[in-house]
Amino acid sequence: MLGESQYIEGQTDTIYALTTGATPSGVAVVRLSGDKSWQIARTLSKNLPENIESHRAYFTSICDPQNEEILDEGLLLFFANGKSYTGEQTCEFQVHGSAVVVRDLCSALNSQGARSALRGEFTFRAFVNGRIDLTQAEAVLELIHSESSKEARASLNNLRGILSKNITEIEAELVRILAHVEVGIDFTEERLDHSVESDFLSQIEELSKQIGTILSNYRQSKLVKTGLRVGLFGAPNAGKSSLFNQILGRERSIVSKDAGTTRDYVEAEMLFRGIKLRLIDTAGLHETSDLVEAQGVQRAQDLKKDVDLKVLVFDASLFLNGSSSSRSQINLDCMQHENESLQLSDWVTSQFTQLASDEIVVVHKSDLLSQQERIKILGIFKAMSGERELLFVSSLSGEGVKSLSELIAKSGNVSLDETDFMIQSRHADALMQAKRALLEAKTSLDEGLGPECAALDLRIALDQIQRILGKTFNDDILNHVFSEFCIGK
Ligand SMILES: Nc1nc2c(ncn2[C@@H]2O[C@H](COP(=O)(O)OP(=O)(O)O)[C@@H](O)[C@H]2O)c(=O)[nH]1
Ligand SMILES: [Mg+2]
Repeated sequence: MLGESQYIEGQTDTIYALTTGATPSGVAVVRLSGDKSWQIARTLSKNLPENIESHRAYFTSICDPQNEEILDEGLLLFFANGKSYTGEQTCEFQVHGSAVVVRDLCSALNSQGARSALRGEFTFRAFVNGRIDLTQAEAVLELIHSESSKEARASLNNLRGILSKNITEIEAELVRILAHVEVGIDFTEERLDHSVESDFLSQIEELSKQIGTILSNYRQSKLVKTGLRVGLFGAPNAGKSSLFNQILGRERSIVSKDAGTTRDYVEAEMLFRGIKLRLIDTAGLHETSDLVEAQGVQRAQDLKKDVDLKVLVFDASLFLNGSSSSRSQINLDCMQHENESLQLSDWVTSQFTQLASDEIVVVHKSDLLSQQERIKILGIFKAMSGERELLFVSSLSGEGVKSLSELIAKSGNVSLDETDFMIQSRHADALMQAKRALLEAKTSLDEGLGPECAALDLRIALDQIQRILGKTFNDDILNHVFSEFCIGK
């Protein structure tokens, strides 16, 4: 665990770290940041001018200052105090991406009084030097680790300060209201004037609404970060595993003509239209005496409550009389001829009529159906489920697989757009606590408990809002934010 003390105590040290990925690589960048970075860098570099300019690259031979041995040739980039990522004087060495060169360069820097940086220490310095606030520091980490375009863009928005701007506006409004309420405490012995009080009430309400709007991004942020969980459910042999593989574009789940092949669920990640999808293939939902399979079925049932979207897969041959090979006539008028295949019709009927908004219906193995049969199925489906969409899909021919992915992405409603930002659980917790405190302040004013009580709650709300920005912080917050960083960022 990293502590505040570790960062703060070593705050005046000049620190270095490899900031690029694993060696060997084309180029490796070693960053050196702190008061002494130029003084140290020049002891290693040959032929540099006396006065170097900020934001310029200089070609140089890099030597071990102890024995003058040349370690490599490369570029030295110089950033003046106040003009770098960390806000401190910074030098960056761009050298050949060799593990040996990097090791020798780092040990030369060490011999000149610099020390190896802690995890996220460059970003921490950017934070304490006021280059970025805490949400922006978090955004750096989020951007580096983003796994989908949506996540990367939204994190970049945080880094560019869009979330900070929203939070800072709330902070400013809170400070303003608090100042007025506190003036009320100082200057009146009596209770606040009624009209002033109702002004405060409406301002607090407005602020609560603003916080609510920011919080509404939380669900979207979670979906973008963890991915949309989509389960494929249906009877054994409906072709769930085949469809799962088709959507993924690889053979991940075992396909077999024998029912009950998929016993446990299989989960795999994929990207579609910049969205992360977590696709889950499940065991067929049916009664079984096989104990292992029964557990799989139970897990599939449990998963139904735990996914963001359910794809209900129906075997097209269900709609054909008898087996899938008998295609003479469709048993679509099942509601009228219930005796012919009573169990099946009841089941299909109940599924189609009780569709929830997070369920997508697929008639699979559509290669088995004629045009006429499709029209009839559509007719029945419409009659039972209204305006819902029905997809004909075949893993064999590939029909409808793309449309299904499109519908999944659309139904998931992962719609962060250009102006949206990511809300992490730390932000959401603080926003919820701030909202609760505002409600308390409102109750205090409503019930005539006086401005002192309201001011107390407004202070709690303000503290929570300032925690988001990092204006107040403690070891826990720093640990939470910076311990997940890698060394070199
Ligand atoms: N005609 C046809 N058969 C399919 C299709 N998809 C799967 N099958 C067959 O249906 C059987 C069951 O497939 P599987 O994916 O294991 O079904 P699951 O039990 O629902 O996972 C296998 O024999 C597959 O070859 C399809 O699109 N068309
Ligand atoms: Mg299967």
